[in-house]
Amino acid sequence: MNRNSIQTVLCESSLDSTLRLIAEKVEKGERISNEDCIYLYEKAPLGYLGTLANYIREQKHGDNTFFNRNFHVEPTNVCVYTCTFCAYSRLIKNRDEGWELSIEQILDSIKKYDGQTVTEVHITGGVVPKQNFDFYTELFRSIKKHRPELHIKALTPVEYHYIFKKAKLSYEEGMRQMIESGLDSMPGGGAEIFYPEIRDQIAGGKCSADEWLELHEIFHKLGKRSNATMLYGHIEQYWHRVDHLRQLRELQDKTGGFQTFIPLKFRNKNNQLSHLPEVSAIEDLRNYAISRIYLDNFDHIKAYWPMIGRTLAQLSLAFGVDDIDGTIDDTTKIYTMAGSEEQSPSLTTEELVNLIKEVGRHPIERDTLYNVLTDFKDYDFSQEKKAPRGFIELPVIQK
Ligand code: V47
Ligand code: SF4
Repeated sequence: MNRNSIQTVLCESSLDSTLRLIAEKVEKGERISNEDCIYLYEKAPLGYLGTLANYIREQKHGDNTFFNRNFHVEPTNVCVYTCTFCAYSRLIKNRDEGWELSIEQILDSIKKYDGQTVTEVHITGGVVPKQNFDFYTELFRSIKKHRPELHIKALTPVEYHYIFKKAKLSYEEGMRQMIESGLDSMPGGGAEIFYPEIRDQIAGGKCSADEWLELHEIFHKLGKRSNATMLYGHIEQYWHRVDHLRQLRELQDKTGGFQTFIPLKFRNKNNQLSHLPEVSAIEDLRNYAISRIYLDNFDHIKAYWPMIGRTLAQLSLAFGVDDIDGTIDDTTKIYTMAGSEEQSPSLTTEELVNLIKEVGRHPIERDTLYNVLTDFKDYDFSQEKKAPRGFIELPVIQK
């Protein structure tokens, strides 16, 4: 079915020779080059990109569309750094305007989910000296003691770099001890844009691109999985995005440890870059599609619905995206403070499932590591409490 759709693109007489060659590479399952990727950003029409990205998405996953049942914990919004895009953080000198949770407070917020079928807690926030190595290792141990099966996806290289430096630990030793304390995987944040001149302007002082990549590499070598992000649509140019994607693709070739790539659209409310306009929904869809086409060694592309809103998340499923994160339960403030569409991001599982079905896709609840927990194709929500929980096998996708 979708091989024909690439043929339709190739039959377009107006298609230029470079776009034709790129479409042929995609059809043959060949990797596109960095130059191809820049060309796609500069020249490719939306319909062409959607066809190619959807072809790859359906080769990998058919109509399957993944989500999980998760919630976020943001231990603090006070931060020693001053990223210019950040609407969320408060400087240490203004810490009375922010929050700094204790281990007990965090555990209380986790205990609110006792008895609920959430599978993941996503922990990230600002960087403060008090929330140090001992704080997080104790926190992870306490969470596992209370609820051993809850997957802890926590902190980014920004936090780990700061914490390990203060604790005088090597990255490897620090990571090893975090894992021993209960850390299961690492979210994709803190990547922003790797290119130094852009990174210095938007995220100066925090870990460098090389440090971000090294921490992920070490984590993968210790047998763990992580995600990757790219903050786009601010002062960067297309070639900075390609440079960023290139570095992710290269590391993935080395370790295979990334699960998901999550493009994050810059939102411009209440931050130092508020004078910059936000990019359009068309640019968002083009960016999802190009990421899907270029990152041939990433299994999943995720649209983070609290940031772009439900409708665009639905549309993205035709532009290479196969994952729309989770139920969230209104537990993150990072985007709401920066002006995202969703001011109280929370969806019931049934709402999330219906969003996916409305655009003709097949909803699958996964755990953090993409084990399939529930196939919602013909699911009866009145049976929710009786449904067995455990990994299930999906039918093999016909290529
Ligand atoms: O690194 C902060 C971004 C990231 C703004 O791994 C902003 O599953 C846009 O990484 N406009 C943190 N973006 C969040 C993150 C994430 C989110 C969801 C899922 C996963 C995952 C990871 O948020 C930061 C930064 O790039 N961010 N401020 C803003 N104004
Ligand atoms: Fe701090 Fe993260 Fe905000 Fe940067 S993006 S100021 S590191 S909370």
